Amino acid sequence: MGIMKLTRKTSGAFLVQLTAFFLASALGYGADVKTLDVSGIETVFVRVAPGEFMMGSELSERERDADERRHKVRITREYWLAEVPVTVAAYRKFVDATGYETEEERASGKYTWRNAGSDGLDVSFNQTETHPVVLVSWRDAQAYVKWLNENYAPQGMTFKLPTEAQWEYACRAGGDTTYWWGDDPEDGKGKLNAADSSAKEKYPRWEWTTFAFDDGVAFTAPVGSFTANAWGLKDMSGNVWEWCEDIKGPYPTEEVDDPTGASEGTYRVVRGGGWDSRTKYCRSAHRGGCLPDFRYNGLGFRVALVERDE
Ligand SMILES: [Ca+2]
Ligand SMILES: [Ca+2]
Repeated sequence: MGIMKLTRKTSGAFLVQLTAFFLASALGYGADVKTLDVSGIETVFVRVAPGEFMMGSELSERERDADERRHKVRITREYWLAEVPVTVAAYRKFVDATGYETEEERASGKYTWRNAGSDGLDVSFNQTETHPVVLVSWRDAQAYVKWLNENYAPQGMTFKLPTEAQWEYACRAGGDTTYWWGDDPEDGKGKLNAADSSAKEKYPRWEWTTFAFDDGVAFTAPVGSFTANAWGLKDMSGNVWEWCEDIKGPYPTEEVDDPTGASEGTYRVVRGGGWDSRTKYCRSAHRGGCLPDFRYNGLGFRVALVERDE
């Protein structure tokens, strides 16, 4: 089976290539990872085992929204989720190889993924090669995924954006609390880059409840700068919102296997909250939705790898 050949466990160190070993060790938890070379960039994917979880939020959850109806979801197939969001460097490889222009570039926007900035402050903020790519639409993300599939898909596997259920399951990582680290937003210090006191200094007019601590970063942070969740995934909450595959629709009323979202609708799901997000949006159950051509400086994506349907 193709998957097994590519699977590397930290416990099987004698078989593991040195680079992969260091990456896996850095993850801790004995995480089961696959390291793929994507156009010269080592990209780590974390194995997510099948299982079930309660998707959505309890009625008692602080700052919950009505569209988070709690229901049981079974994930029946394993998948691999990128440890971190797609970086500027990775997106640049795609653009250099294909000449692709993002929707923002075609619209002649002042700020694009190349020089992400804030219109409100009239500053371009520091986006190095290791920062998460932003100002990419759902279609821009899909163009990248298509290129990955044409060039880098392992035998029998396909790159995709995660479904909304795959995203939430992986964010919760076996937990059942408001945030992946617990119920108190203030325990998130060191675990996410969100709207904190650093960001509030830049945006003193923000009226919403920011995280009270200083996470040290006003805008985006290089990917993987903050602690991983229990399954070894980083930046799930905060840093950038992440596009999901699904069209946003109401949740089912009964338990469901491997949901893939609504069959029709206007908005694509975005998850996790970004550097400018307040506590409400960084909750594991929060559901954002954007038009597929929407882009802004706090929205990026990460990639999943699934077994191809025969
Ligand atoms: Ca921050
Ligand atoms: Ca995120």
